[in-house]
Parts: sequence; structure tokens; C-alpha cells
Amino acid sequence: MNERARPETVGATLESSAFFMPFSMNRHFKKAPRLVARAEGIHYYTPQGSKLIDGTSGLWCVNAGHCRKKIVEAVQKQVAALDFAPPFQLGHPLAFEFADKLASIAPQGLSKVFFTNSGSESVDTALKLALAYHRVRGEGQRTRLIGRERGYHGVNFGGTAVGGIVANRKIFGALVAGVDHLRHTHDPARNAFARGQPKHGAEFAEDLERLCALHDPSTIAAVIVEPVACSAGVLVPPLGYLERLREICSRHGILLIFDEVITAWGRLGKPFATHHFGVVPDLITTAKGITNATVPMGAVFMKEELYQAFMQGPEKAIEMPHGYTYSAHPLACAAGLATMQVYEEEGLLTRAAELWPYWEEQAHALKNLPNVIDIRNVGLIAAIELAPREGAVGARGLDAHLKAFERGAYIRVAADTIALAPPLIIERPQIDELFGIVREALKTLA
Ligand code: PXG
Repeated sequence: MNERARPETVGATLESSAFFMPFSMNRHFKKAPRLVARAEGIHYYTPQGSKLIDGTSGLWCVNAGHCRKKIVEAVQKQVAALDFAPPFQLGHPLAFEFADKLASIAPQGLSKVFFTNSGSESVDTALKLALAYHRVRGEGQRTRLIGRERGYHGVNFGGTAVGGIVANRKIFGALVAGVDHLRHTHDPARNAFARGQPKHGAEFAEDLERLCALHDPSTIAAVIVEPVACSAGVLVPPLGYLERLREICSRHGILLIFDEVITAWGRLGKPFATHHFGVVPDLITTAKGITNATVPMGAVFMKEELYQAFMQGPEKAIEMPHGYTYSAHPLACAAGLATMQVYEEEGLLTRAAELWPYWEEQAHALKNLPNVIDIRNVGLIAAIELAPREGAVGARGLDAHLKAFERGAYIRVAADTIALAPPLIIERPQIDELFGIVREALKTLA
């Protein structure tokens, strides 16, 4: 065993480690590392054997819980049978089988699937598909892409450009030309402590009309939004908002992309958020739970007519000059097929709907704890927003994360907002336990 992985030495030598950790406070972390060595069900285990409830399904991705036997075995079997197959001008049966399986679960009409390896790649793929779709139809002047303030669409250039979290953008220069942003939908003055979709704010969708008036709608290729903006602190769409956005896009011939990297695969009690909200986009980006995070993978779903628009040229021509070495990787397809089987056998794509009322009650029961200024929930997601300390945005959130960890729960924080989204297999007593730990952490927080 690597010396660093031994329980007695773990953490002792990390300050000089070569690992530049992503989206992490490297120096702070390496001084007092929080490591996990094993996982099972809804729990992580530290190298020393302490048990932690996984309050955020890893990074919103381990929807069926950790180390599920069926998925593990499918991957083990696949790696020994076909480790890799080029996806360009060659195929392997699982890729076609998995795409068909996914299309059968996806919202009706979104019948074609493009494979990627992550949410970021799904987003950049969807943006390129949108631009190319307009171009092959003779509307190549539609080059503008519209995102939204506080949106998170991964970290590649396209996704960073349409994203709207300032800290993720500001040090990377001009990004991509021709991008604009809708205003965000957060309105705590009217909507604080809303349960599910907030009542006020459908009119924020009218901001798209403002951008249409500014740029002329004929220059806009696509609008991309998360149905629920999760990374920016769980912003649930106001009632009527997504409907309005859909109407405006349709009226102006603009493609609507839902980024469902987090919300797909059962998080809102239906397979996709699209099913839950009843508003159907033209493209959907997914990743994370598509393989229960066992093997990296993403997929972009598109309407049949988009796919068909690409199929009009000569048959001996590549219709979409885009794709990754690892698109439809055999291990990912095997993991994904086994994941869908687990989801179906255990009813996990709809289980959040059953847990929702209980989950909502437990979340909102934290209302009177110190520093809590808002609580938001949707499906099996909850956000507890804390007042920031003066001049130190995020400090209280970080302390909440650390205190919860000490008490046996791994939770994500976005600045001063705690975000909870446990595996969809969680039971009611475990929900109590998770909120119990958060409650204790909040009580002791300065
Ligand atoms: N779109 C959305 C909506 C996401 O939430 C991505 C794209 C990018 O996916 P990849 O696989 O490239 O990371 C995401 C990722 C958090 C958190 O705690 C959220 C994500 C990733 C890491 C942390 O909010 N979302």
C-alpha cells in the first residue's frame, strides 16, 4: 500500500503533495485534511474508520448510494471483456444499447443522445450543437448564447462563459464572445422560506425579451439555464418562470437548453426536472447520476428534429465534427446500464417524490436556529442560507462544513448556503440524523 494511504500516516504528509486540488482551499485543506477511504450506501468512511453521512451524494452524483454491487460487478466484468473501443467510425454494442435505454427514460421527443464524459463537456457539446444546428439550417447568423446570472454550467470555456457565478469567471479573461446573461431569479425579499417553487418572479423571464430587443432575436442561438440552479445555493424557479422562458424562446426561434447535470436521474421525484416542471426544452445536458458517478460520463439529449437537421447532407460526410476519445466509453456504458437497472428496480427515479414532504418538514424545522436567513427546498434538495459574517462572506459556511464533518456528516456549502442532497436511497431516520447533525453544527456556530 502507498505509504500515504496507511491509516496511521494518512494526512501527515499532504502539505508537500503534488496534488493541486480542484475548487479547494489547497493550503488550508492540506494542513488539516479531511479524507475518505471507503464508501457504502449513504456513508463514507475515513481512513481511521469514522463514519460520515453523505449529505450531498458526493457532488450531487451518487444517487443510488455508494459501491452498489450491481454497478461494481458490471464495471468489473466490462473492463475484462472490452476495456476501450474508439467511438469514431467504430462502435461497440453497449453504446447503442445504453443510448436507446436513456432515450426511453428521457422526456418524450428528446430522442437522440450524444455522449460526453462530464457535465462540463455536456454543456459545451450542447452549445456547439445549438450553433451548428442553426448553421446547417441556413441560420448561421444565430451565434449568440444566453446564460443566466448565478448559473453554473461547468468549467470549460463555453460553460464558464454562459455561467454566472462571478468568482468562477473573473480571473479567466474575456472567455467567449457573443455571450449575454439573463438576470437571476433569487428574490429573498418576497420569497424567503418558500416551500418548493416560490410564488413570485415569473416576470424575471421577461428579461429575455430585453436581450432580444438589444441584440435582435435573429442573432440568438440558444438560452441555457438550470431548471434549479444548484451550485449557486439552490435557486428554485418561481412558478410560471420556466413556462414563460419556453414561450419566448419558441416565439423567436431560439433553442432552449436545460442543464440537468444535477436535476436529472430522480433528484426532483421524476426522472428529469423537465418531467417535474412540465416544460420541455430542445436540448438537455446530463452527467453525474447517469452512471451513479462510478465511471465519469455525460450525455446530451436532443429533440429528434435537431438530429434530423444534421442528417440532410451527403451520407459519406461526418455530420457533427465533435466528440471525445472517451465518448461512450465501454466502462461508462456498462456502469450506466447497471445504474438504470438499479434505479428502476428500486424505484429511485421517483422516490424523491415520496420523501419530499418529510424532507421539506425537516428542512424547514431549522428555521429558528441562529443565523438562518432562508431555507429553500425542491425534491430531495434543501438549502439553508446563513447570514454572512461581516466582511467575511463564506466564513460561516466553511465553519458549518467543518463542524458537520466533525459530527459525522459531509455537506456542501456554497459561500454561506448549506446545500443538502443525499442519495435517493436515504431512509427517514437517516434524514433525521442528517438534519440532527446540521442542527447541532448550527447551534454551536459563531
Ligand atoms: N452543469 C451543472 C448544472 C452542474 O451542476 C456541471 C454542469 C459541470 O459538471 P462536471 O461533471 O464537469 O463537474 C455541473 C457540476 C456543488 C458542485 O457543490 C456542483 C457541481 C460540481 C461540483 C460541485 O455545487 N456541478
